[in-house]
Formats: sequence, structure tokens, C-alpha cells
Amino acid sequence: MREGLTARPKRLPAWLFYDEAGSRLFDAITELPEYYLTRTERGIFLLASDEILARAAEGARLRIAELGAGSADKTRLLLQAAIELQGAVLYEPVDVSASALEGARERIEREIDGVTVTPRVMDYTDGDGSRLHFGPVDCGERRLVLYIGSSIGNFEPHQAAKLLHRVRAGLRKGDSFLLGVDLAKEDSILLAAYDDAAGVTAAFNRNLLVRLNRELDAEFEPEAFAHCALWNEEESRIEMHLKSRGAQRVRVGALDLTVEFAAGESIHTENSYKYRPGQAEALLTAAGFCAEATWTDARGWFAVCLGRAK
Ligand code: AVJ
Repeated sequence: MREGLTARPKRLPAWLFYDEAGSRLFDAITELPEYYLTRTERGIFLLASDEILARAAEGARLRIAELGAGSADKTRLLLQAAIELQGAVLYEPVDVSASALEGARERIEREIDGVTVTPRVMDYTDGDGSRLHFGPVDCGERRLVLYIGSSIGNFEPHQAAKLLHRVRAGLRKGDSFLLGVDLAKEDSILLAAYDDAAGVTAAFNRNLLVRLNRELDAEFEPEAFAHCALWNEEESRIEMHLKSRGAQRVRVGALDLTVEFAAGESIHTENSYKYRPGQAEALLTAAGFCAEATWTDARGWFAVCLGRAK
């Protein structure tokens, strides 16, 4: 936090959004009329989950790992398709948060018959170069790793490439990887999705400051910062910023630091990369996967790509 708040331009990491309040705000975002991502990907799974599972399995038995604690009913659609295909399924959510994993385990085992959940606590974004440890599979079984919801969008392209390499290194030949990416589209649609009329995304963004106040004994006045979303065409990403409405100084007690803001100066809080057609496939190929198939919605707004470890 010290590094980000003293950098020029100032920045904070996007993972910081997801404390309890932030996770609740994100859930609310996924239901906003402007935030098409979750709904669109879910629509793809509604139509294609049987086909996706069959393609991944190629007749073998699948176990399904997911990067992130699969809170959403999107994962549910894939798990249900797996149960139809093979009777029962082992689901291995991977997350840094043990409590999020426990919640996911409890909910999924209660709601879906035939799923056994074996959570794995791990920071999959961390540990440059080392492979992800998924643990062994049974003889004749294959693993399918899910990384859906455009979560990869928060990573710079080189970080995304590195993460995919680490996933690939943790898999065996024939295993597969399902990647969900948001696609570049008309900027008015993108901007509305990150600056909704009800102000939920603004609250989500400002919640970072609320969290710093609580956890680092900071004295931010959240309303003294404007929520700002912009489309960076060159980098093909939506950026979120918190823009200081005036010149101000903010004390961060736990860091023994006073942060100075000029009027209009901002903290860069998130990048959300929007992929060009073919880009996700290229990323998979470069990481040692064969790009097997891609599913999109009718408008071409979101893509789900299946890669097979080769
Ligand atoms: C959870 C990273 C997919 O980038 O769309 C939603 C987070 N930020 N609104 C995204 C987010 C602002 C979201 N991801």
C-alpha cells in the first residue's frame, strides 16, 4: 500500500476490492442492467455447457478445478452438466480466502446432489514461474480447470501469459482449461458497465478507501474522491480511478504516512482488459495449450475458450 500510494501515478491493487463489503458490492454489480458480463457468460453456459464438458472430457471422467471460489451460478451450470455426463463430480475451488472456500463448499454441496467439494487454499496469482499444484487425479481421469468471469481481465497481458503457463505446468497432457474473457466492444457499452446509473460501481471503487481507513488506520474521506471509469483504447482496457475532488492530505496511520493529493489527481485502482477476437486463443496457444473451441454469445460480447494441454 505504501508503494502504491507513494508512486506516481498513485495506484492500488484490484484484489483489495474484495473484503466482505466489496464482495457484496461486486455481487450487486453482477445484477446491474449495465453490467452485461455475468449475464452474457451465463447465457453461453446455458446453451453450451453440455458441449463444453463433452469436449473437455473426450470420453474420460472429469474433475473440475476452479481458480476463484466459484460463488456464482455459472459454475453451477457446468457442475450440473458434469453430473449429467458422468453421474457425480469432484469440484476443487482454489482461492486465497479459506472462508470464501468454506462458504462455497457448504452452498454447493447443499444445493447440488452429486458434487463433492475439495477446496484448496492457495494464492494462484502469486509465485512467479512456479507451477500450480492441483494434486493428483485418479487413473483415467482428466482435470478441467475453470478461469471464468473475465477474472483474467485484471492482469496485464504479460502477467496473464505467466499465469496460464503456471496453470499449464500443473496439468497433464489431455487436461483442459476453460477461459472466460470479455471482448472489446463499443466504448459506450463498456463505460456504462463500469459507471452504472445506480452508483454501485462507484461505491465498490470507494470501498477501497473505507477498507484502508479500517485496516490501515487511514483517514480518507471517500466522498472527497470521484469514481472515474475510462476506456483506454490503446491498451484495450477499462481503467477505474478515484479522483481527488480537491487538493488534500490524507493520513495513513499504520504506515506513518501522509499522502498528498493535488486537485484532480487520481489513484488508479483497476484495469479490466477487453480481448480482441483471437487473442485469448493466442494466449492459450503460447502457454502450451491447443485452442480447441470458442463459444460466444450472439452479440459477440464475451468469449469462452477451451484449451487442451498438449
Ligand atoms: C471481477 C475482474 C471480472 O473487471 O469486470 C466489476 C471487476 N470492476 N466492476 C471486472 C469489476 C468493476 C470485474 N472482474
